Amino acid sequence: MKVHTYERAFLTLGGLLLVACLGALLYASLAMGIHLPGRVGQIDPEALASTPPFDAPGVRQTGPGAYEVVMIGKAWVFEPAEVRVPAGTAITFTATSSDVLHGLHVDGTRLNMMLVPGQVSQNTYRFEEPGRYLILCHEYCGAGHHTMYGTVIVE
Ligand SMILES: [Cu+2]
Repeated sequence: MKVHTYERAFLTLGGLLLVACLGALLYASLAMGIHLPGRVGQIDPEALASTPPFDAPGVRQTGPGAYEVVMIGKAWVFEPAEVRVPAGTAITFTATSSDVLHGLHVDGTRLNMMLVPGQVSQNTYRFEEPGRYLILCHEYCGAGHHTMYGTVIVE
């Protein structure tokens, strides 16, 4: 009799936990706008220097209040290593790797992508506060991994 009661309690608890996790997932994606960075295309990592937009890495305005940062991760730098963007605008980071797997994380934000050779990653973020933000490689990419960083200057 007691075993039956415990079984029901654990099943109920398990069911409630599943519903709570699904609710948290839906809230994060629908209400908070948190999404996985999208894989937007494929590219030949050997031909980045001649393939737009990676032939001209940097910041460009794509529309009113919208900017794109084109960035390449390579052992062991980000190119460009420093970008200047305006605060309060939608900044789309379009990035890839020219050699091995790298990561691109902007400290203090939810901007976090994998840079995979041959794939183009994209993620959009709005910096509300001006300041300097550290870009870190968060995927071990070789002997110089710890020296791989960059800066986003939000003005
Ligand atoms: Cu690294």
